[in-house]
Amino acid sequence: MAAHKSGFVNIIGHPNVGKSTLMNALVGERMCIINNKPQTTRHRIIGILSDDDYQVVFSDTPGLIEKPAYQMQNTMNSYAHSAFEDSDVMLLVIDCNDDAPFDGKIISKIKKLTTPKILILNKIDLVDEETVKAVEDVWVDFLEFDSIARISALNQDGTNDLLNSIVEKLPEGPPYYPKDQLTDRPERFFVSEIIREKILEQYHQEIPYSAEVIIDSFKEKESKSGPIIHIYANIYVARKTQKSIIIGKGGVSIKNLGIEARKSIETFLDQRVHLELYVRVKENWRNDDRQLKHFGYH
Ligand SMILES: Nc1nc2c(ncn2[C@@H]2O[C@H](COP(=O)(O)OP(=O)(O)OP(=O)(O)O)[C@@H](O)[C@H]2O)c(=O)[nH]1
Ligand SMILES: [Mg+2]
Repeated sequence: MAAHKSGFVNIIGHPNVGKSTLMNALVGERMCIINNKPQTTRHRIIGILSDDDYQVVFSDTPGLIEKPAYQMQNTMNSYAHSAFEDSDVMLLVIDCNDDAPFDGKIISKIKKLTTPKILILNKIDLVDEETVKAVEDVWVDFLEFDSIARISALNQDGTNDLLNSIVEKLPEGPPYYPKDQLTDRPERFFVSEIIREKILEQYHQEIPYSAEVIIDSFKEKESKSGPIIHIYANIYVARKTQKSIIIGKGGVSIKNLGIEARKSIETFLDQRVHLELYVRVKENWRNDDRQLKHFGYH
């Protein structure tokens, strides 16, 4: 019998290239939130894929930002950079449709990596073969990769081959987590992320970037028609004017947000949910270290 393999496989890349879509495709669960606005992911989130003879601990990370504009972006960047410290296999994701260069600091970090690295050319469904080849040529010209994968994370095209190539590169070792564990974060984290995903979908400009969602309470209660989960969530914004935008005229916007978020949370938890949303103002929280810690940015 082949020896058991296990390791940390970290996903890095610019914002919006499809890192979270790829992580969900590889893990086979809708775990990370996805949106067409950049900087959707704010934390390092692990997704565990186990089989009889291997365990892959994937890490999705926030997109690498060249010039952080506020403290929260600094912290997000530090999560992305932490992926360089513990990877057994590194996945560098590129958007073939919108290829942008990295700054020199990141390139030299990638060069210094001693663990196997895979160049992932994503969104091949949007471009022709020649464009993919041209993007690939640019990257392999100045960085060495152990393998290259052309994929569409969205269509799950090429993701099985990619998984085989990842498992091949894993070191031998026992599993890090119980084989039935999917992540290390509690359900309430994913619930807050689902609410944030709906905020990203329904609001624009600076609103999604100024909002943070914290679950205040999460309790299962009995009702006449069976158990129901009662969730109370606070949406924090950075200014008073943003609070009125989230609420909308006559409360219409927040009502819609609540309906859409509840439906998604019910699907995620596979249980009935009662959701209450409250909007609170924490002036300039994205630059406030104490507040950031309180929101889980360490
Ligand atoms: N056409 C196409 N779109 C894709 C593909 N992969 C991801 N997308 C889209 O690209 C957008 C960004 O996807 P995400 O997975 O959120 O990207 P990300 O790299 O995690 O973004 P950040 O968390 O903001 O850094 C979404 O609209 C996805 O649906 C793909 O293979 N093809
Ligand atoms: Mg993401």
